[in-house]
This record gives sequence, structure tokens and C-alpha cells, in this order.
Amino acid sequence: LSQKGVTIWFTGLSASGKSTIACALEQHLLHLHRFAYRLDGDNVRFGLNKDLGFDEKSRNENIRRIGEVAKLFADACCITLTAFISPYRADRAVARALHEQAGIAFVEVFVDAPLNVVEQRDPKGLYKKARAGEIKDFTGISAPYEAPDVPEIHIRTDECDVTEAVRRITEYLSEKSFI
Ligand code: GGZ
Repeated sequence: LSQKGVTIWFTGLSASGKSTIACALEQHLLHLHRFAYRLDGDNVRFGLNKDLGFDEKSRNENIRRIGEVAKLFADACCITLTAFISPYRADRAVARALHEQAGIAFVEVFVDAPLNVVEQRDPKGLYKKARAGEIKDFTGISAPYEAPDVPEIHIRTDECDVTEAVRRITEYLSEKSFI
């Protein structure tokens, strides 16, 4: 493959729009005939990481494994998209360092929406359950979310639609010669 591998690491609250944007970006890249693959809860938390829950240690291990897998995909020249809350700054830093040590680019995308907005969206009713105490350690309610200080890309999903988000990330990838 002539293409360079890169990991595009989405981080943000549940219902912030990570999966929606990653999915649309993956489709866009495939239409451009680029080799792209998305890692998300559906193909990772139900497989490789099905032994992990949502306490702090489990999330650390979830992100550690995803960082390792993403690095391998990117090493195989894939444009790798990861869509996980990844709430801990230190865990994201480990994933970044792993890539940089291997000479592989890592692009952090902060999918940002205020808590009141994601709580309004609540597509799966999880925030409601978390408020009621039916789900413990819920990010933003009863577990922390540490926002990135200097993400490569910062997208406010309460102000910007999916098409615009994909356009911004694509523009960045193009400027950096990844596509
Ligand atoms: C946060 C939870 C929890 C708790 C289940 N806290 O909106 P969703 O449903 O589809 O995405 C959330 C997903 C988060 O998994 P991640 O692997 O991305 O999390 S992390 O990176 O922090 O390891 C949510 C659902 O799982 N979910 N329980 N307690 N989200």
C-alpha cells in the first residue's frame, strides 16, 4: 500500500457523537478508496474486551488494549479510527506514546458536547438510569471525564453537524498528507 497508517483517536462523553462521526468518516474514506477501519464498542467491547467493565481499572485496560490494537492496524497502513469515551488523560497519553515510539501518527479528536446536551440526547436512556443510580460509574455523572487540553482537532457537536465534522477531519488528514 502506498498509504501511510495513522490512528484517529476520538474521545468524548457517551452520546457526544464519536461513533456517528467515526462511522461517517470511515464511509467517506472508503469511498475515496482508502483502507480504513473503525474500532468501537460493538467490535471490541463484545469481543477482545468482553471481560472488562466500567470501573477505572477496567477502562484503563480497555484503552490500553485498544491503543495496542490501533497501533497494529495503523502499522499495517490502515487509517484506524477508534471511538471510545477514553475518559482518562493518562490512558490517552499512553496510547499516543505507543504510536509515537513506533513512528506512527496519532490524531486526537475531541468530540465535545456539554453534559446538559448529551443528557438531553440520551439516545439509550443511560443518563436517566445513571441519574437514578441504576448504572454506577457512569461517565459525566458518577465517573470522571478528563477533556483533552490540546487535541489535534476539537469538534463541538452542539454547533457543528456530522458532514462538517467529517470535512474538518478530512481537511486535516489531507494537509498532513495522510489522504
Ligand atoms: C459510560 C457506559 C457505561 C458507564 C455502559 N459509563 O453511549 P454508548 O453506551 O453506546 O457508549 C458508552 C459505552 C462506553 O464504552 P467505552 O469502551 O467507550 O468506555 S471507556 O472508553 O470509558 O472504556 C455507553 C456504554 O458503553 N456504557 N456503561 N458506566 N458508558
